[in-house]
Amino acid sequence: DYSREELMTAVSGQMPIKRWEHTEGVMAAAVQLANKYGGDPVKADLAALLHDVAKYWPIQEQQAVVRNHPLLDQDLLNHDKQLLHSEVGYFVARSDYGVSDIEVLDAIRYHTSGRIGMTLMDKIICLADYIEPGRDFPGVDYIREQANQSLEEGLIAGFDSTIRFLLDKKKVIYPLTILARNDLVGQMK
Ligand code: DGI
Ligand code: FE
Ligand code: FE
Ligand code: FE
Repeated sequence: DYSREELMTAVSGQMPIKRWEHTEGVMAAAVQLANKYGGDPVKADLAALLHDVAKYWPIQEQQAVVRNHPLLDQDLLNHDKQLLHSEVGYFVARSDYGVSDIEVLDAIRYHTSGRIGMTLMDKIICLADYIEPGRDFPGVDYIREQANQSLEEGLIAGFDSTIRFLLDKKKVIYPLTILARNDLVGQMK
């Protein structure tokens, strides 16, 4: 088993310093959100630590992991390459780092796309990823404000900003992101 210190060393060695600083920011934000909204801060810390572990792996390696494991979502191979790292991160957390907690594993797996029926831990990690202190993109302060109201309002603001960004760039929108966003809107009433 890996200690938290050993995991931090292993993960930080797989990414540039900027991305590691982002990871530390997501860990802090995720623990805060867990404490505010009744999640488990220890699980939030672990999921945040591992969420982007595969982000800087060569794309060919990320594709190979998905291709070689039929239980992973093969449909991701047909979409934006940015969507692969969360699925690969899920696999790596389980196989290489021995994580077995399904809440932690699913939060890593769905931190980019979201999904229908996001769990409390899914919401915490996905939202922490948007609002960690080092993030600076147009609209991030609005997402932070909404995150103070509820996890759902924060995430809707986050997904809306991603969808808007993809529309402006004339990019394909991964359908699960739309479904995740609509599902959260449905939870508002
Ligand atoms: O890994 P991070 O940069 O911390 O953040 P992330 O895992 O949320 O990845 C977001 C990237 O994924 C961002 O550059 C936009 C890109 N992306 C491409 N298509 C989609 C998408 N993100 C979502 N949520 N949905 C898409 O359809
Ligand atoms: Fe990510
Ligand atoms: Fe995200
Ligand atoms: Fe991230």
